[in-house]
Amino acid sequence: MKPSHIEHIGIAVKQLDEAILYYEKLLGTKCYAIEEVKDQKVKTAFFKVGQTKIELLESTDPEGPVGKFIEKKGEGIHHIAFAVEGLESALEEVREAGIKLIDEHPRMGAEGLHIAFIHPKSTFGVLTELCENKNI
Ligand code: CMX
Repeated sequence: MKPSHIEHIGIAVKQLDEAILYYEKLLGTKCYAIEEVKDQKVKTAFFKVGQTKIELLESTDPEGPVGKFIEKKGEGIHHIAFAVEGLESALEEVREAGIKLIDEHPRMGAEGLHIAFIHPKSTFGVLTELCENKNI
């Protein structure tokens, strides 16, 4: 597996609206998409920074992954996502290397990407996402 780039960095925030205003100023660009990902219990907002995106994540349920993260650690960087080609075979490589997967198989994430997470206990504390855009 050789990721082509950092697809996005996920940042957990308490209030999407406030965080959007801050990032619009910081990056000098408008938030280009807001999307709720119901099965992940989050509302997301996206910015482009070159080839990489910033994904702001507001929890829609205190028991969801971002709700629990904020409760425990506060706001901040939640995950890093690498773009790969051939997500299924990338996951097979990860599995064979003895690294713990959260998602054994790809599932649909925000922006129609196929995604899978690797457990932070296997990645030196960084929740890691692999994603593939099959529309390019
Ligand atoms: N980064 C680093 N460590 C994290 C973490 C994160 N984002 N989230 C949880 N952890 C750590 C916890 O601190 C805890 O560590 P300790 O045992 O040392 O205290 C450990 O992982 C277990 O955490 P937990 O609070 O008990 O939470 P769960 O086990 O219920 O879930 C995780 C943790 C990572 C498996 C779960 O959050 C998950 O499945 N995440 C993947 C899906 C996701 O994050 N979706 C939101 C984004 C969706 C999107 O981008 O569209």
